[in-house]
Amino acid sequence: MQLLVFLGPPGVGKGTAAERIVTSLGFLWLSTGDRLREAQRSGSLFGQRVTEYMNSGRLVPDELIIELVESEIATLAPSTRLLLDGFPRTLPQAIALDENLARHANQVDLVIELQADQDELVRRIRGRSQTDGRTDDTLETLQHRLEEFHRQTAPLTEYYQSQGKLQVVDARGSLDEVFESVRLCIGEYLAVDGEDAPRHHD
Ligand code: B4P
Repeated sequence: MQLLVFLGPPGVGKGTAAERIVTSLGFLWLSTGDRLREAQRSGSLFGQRVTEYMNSGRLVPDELIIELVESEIATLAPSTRLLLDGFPRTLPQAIALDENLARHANQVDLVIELQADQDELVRRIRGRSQTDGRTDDTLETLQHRLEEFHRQTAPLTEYYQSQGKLQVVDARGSLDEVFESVRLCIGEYLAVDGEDAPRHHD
């Protein structure tokens, strides 16, 4: 399995870039945010449980998310190219992912962190709130989500940097520019067509 992770603050454009990467480079796309919204729409107990967290801008508890992702990864063929979008978002999630993959002789191959300044994030979330009807896209909720990001997700930058797997992409450009930067980064750091993927980058 080849495994790529997208990191970045809420609204930076992880899902937007993922959609184009999946279409053009043949990755399977697992977005925890999308899975959680599907669960909400289904009205299941799980969906009801996660709604209070998402609507207040908090992260869903680690144990629920880890179980969700591990059960999906368990169903994948060894040849899968997987793009994880929005997972991991905390250190315990990152450690659980590494341990789970190691049990199957796999690992995270590349982590791409998308970066943009806060004004741009606010602008993009405002835009999305007018089109997507997401209940967590209010300015108040965004404030909580940004606080959660700085407190819980930002430490993952150092975690993956110390593993030599982190690449940063400037996500302030246009959709085409961001897609092109991500595509180039994948081309440079992830092997394709049977080559060995680079395990560590300086
Ligand atoms: P997510 O669904 O992951 O949402 P996000 O981080 O807000 O958005 P993303 O970065 O994907 O932005 P998008 O492409 O839409 O998470 C939602 C919630 O689920 C979390 O707050 C949390 O509660 C929960 N959750 C998810 N994963 C979890 C986990 N692992 N652990 C615990 N809880 C978890 O882009 C935003 C807007 O910008 C769009 O309108 C887009 O069109 C626009 N845009 C994107 N790129 C652009 C560009 N280059 N130029 C101009 N506009 C752009």
